[in-house]
Amino acid sequence: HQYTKKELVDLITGKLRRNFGRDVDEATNLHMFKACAMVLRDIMSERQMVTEDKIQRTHARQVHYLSLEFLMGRSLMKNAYNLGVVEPLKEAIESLGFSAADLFESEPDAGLGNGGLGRLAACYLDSITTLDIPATGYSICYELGIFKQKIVDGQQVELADNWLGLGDAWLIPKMDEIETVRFGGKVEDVWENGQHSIRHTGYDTVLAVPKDMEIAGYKTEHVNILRLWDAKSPVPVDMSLFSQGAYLKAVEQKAMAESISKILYPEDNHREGKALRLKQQYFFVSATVQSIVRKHRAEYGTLRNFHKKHVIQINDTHPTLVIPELMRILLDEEGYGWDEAWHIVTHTVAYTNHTVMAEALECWPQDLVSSLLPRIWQIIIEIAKRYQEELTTYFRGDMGRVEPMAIIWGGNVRMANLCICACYAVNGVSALHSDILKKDVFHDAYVCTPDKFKNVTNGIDHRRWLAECNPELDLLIKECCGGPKYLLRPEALKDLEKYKDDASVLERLSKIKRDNKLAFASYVAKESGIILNTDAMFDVQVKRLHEYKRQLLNVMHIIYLYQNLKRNPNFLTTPKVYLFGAKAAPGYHVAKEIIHLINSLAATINADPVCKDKLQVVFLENYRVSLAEKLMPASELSEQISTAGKEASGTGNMKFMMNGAVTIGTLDGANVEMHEVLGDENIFLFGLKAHEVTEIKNKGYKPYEYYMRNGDIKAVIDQLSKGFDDGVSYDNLTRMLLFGNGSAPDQYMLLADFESYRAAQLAASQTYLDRKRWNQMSLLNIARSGIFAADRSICDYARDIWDVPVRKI
Ligand code: DL6
Repeated sequence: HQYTKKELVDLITGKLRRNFGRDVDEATNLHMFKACAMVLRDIMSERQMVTEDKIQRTHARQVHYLSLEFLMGRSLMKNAYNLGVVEPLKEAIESLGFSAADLFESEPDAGLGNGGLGRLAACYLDSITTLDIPATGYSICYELGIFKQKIVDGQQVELADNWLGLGDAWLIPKMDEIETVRFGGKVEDVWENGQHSIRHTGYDTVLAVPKDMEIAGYKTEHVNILRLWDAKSPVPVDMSLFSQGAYLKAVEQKAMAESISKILYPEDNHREGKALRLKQQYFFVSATVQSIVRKHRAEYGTLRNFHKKHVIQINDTHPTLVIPELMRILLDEEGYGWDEAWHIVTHTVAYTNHTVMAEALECWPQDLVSSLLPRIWQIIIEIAKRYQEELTTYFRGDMGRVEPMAIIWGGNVRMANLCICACYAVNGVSALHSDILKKDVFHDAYVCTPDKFKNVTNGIDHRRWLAECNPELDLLIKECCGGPKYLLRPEALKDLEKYKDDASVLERLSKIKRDNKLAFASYVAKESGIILNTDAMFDVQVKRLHEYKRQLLNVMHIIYLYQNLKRNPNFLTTPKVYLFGAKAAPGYHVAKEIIHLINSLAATINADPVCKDKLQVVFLENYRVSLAEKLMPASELSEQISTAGKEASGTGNMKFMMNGAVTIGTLDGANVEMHEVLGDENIFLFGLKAHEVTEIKNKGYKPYEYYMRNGDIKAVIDQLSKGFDDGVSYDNLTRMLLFGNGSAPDQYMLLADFESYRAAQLAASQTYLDRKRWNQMSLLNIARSGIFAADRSICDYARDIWDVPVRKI
């Protein structure tokens, strides 16, 4: 059914009256937004029921995507787009006397994630649904998403992100599908009439209430669900305590239970060993497994075929506890023996690894696990014991090889090892990363079970990240690449390549970029009062702030430019605007210092007349999905400059590429595959390769020698210690660059890459002066970005890991 403007007007006014008791003329923007959301939600709900019926009828295999993060961003435009009602919806809104643009803009981002890992999950839901795969996403309904960032006196300040006020318009509570999750208590073996069972007593119960978000696919009636679990206490207040006058204690249990879904942990690529985080993990995993099992049992009456009908994909190790939880249900509740239960579990769960950095690999103190989850702990012990026996036999007692693979060691539970042991597939997220897993991080596991190890290179939702956010480029592509077919067949972007020497197409492309820069600049002016120089190249680094991502290398180079500009006002032939956007984890001091540094430097440069119209530095506050959607179309140079071997894939790199920005980057993560399709001519590569980083590290990296030998480096470092106009010194950062953390030299090797980064920056600036060449590079980047569409990634998962069919397109 194609909804018309008239139908939508009727539906919206109906919602306003029935849900808010308002006529249109009494409705605020807020009412109007909610009414629109509810109308689309209703359409999706109807279709979701049909989808569910079909899955039941056909007994199709289902995918369950478990992730502690889904960085959804805004949904109104997305849903309208996928449902094919953008135009009639806009018209309906306008005809009711509201500005459609303002309404779309008023939606808060659903920030239920930190960065790449969470945004990837969101992009994948879109593609999975578009490809008609029966699937459900599961996570936590955090009351507070990723914090809002304010910059005060150059420094990050965090504000709570209470998104549910408006965002809950998308959620449907399913009170009849509540699950209960148990924490703590004591477990005992009980033998009765020769029957063994487990008795769990003295535990606390938390209710898991599903809040379902409908996910519409593009040009399909298929609708999936993202199930967000909300933690509730089973008791409103403990009335017995209350009546004794112990008021605080009476509400304590409720507050404790509900704290589980209070807030998203704001650490990206870093583990947080807090008890509450482990509670979050078990809470969402247990509710999810119980819910899948309950439906399966109702349908098939047995769990014997469970693994044939379900695949559980876990997004990093955060949902690892599905493994012992599914074992627990099969053993304790369904009465299976160990071997049969293990067979089912190990044919159901698949694991995606997203990082090789030691500080992000999860391990939990066994004391915490055993006290919080006593039965789960017993099961983990048994899994660990059997695995260790197997490994000891395999490696003939060589404990040097067994120990690193052990699941429990030194008082800790190592989640990645548990995943590798129990999952039938383990994949990395780019070719290089998957290779590093096999050769290095999990080498011995790879030797034992080579067939488990796969690669699925990440991808992005190209409908959101190109078509929706860059409508003029979308139009050009439709003209050049055979109409809208690229929306379902991203490889069709390739057809753009035919126009690489077509002056009028190149001119169009250049105008689109220029218009997008102007639009972005006017947004920035409105939000912050800063006037961007739109005649300059927009050189952009936006991503979480992390030492390995090397925002500091970018800063060092800007300092170098500034110093030279001061000596020679004609030094810069290509004017540049350096744009940064990044949130730092609130407890990550070095990251926060780097944000402060960017702002100190920006203040100095932007106030210095010598930089006028030549060099500008801007830190964009509160970088988030909806800001990225405005920025990607306006970007020209994409900074992807991590230390080789550290960035598992990157996905921002793909968003820039698809919008025609050219990359300056290292051969890291998916940059390697970008380089493969682009060739040396269409990307600015620099820096050490991953194996060279390892070699230098093994030989002993000596940053001080770079400092002594290279005058540019010395000048930059000295300036860093001195600081800028605001008088703040960044001595701490210079010490890290030169001497590391005290025990090891700087593992990110900024000084080793500085010189080649400088040269690559120069090459980019010079190329930019040749407009035709630059536009051609930009066009080729777009044309060859099709393989980085999430649709391709999901087809890979469906074929290589999930064994499920996808829609024929
Ligand atoms: O796979 C998505 C994304 C990659 O693109 C990034 O390169 C990688 O850093 C990120 N990994 C994490 C790891 N988090 N944990 N735990 O966020 O995944």
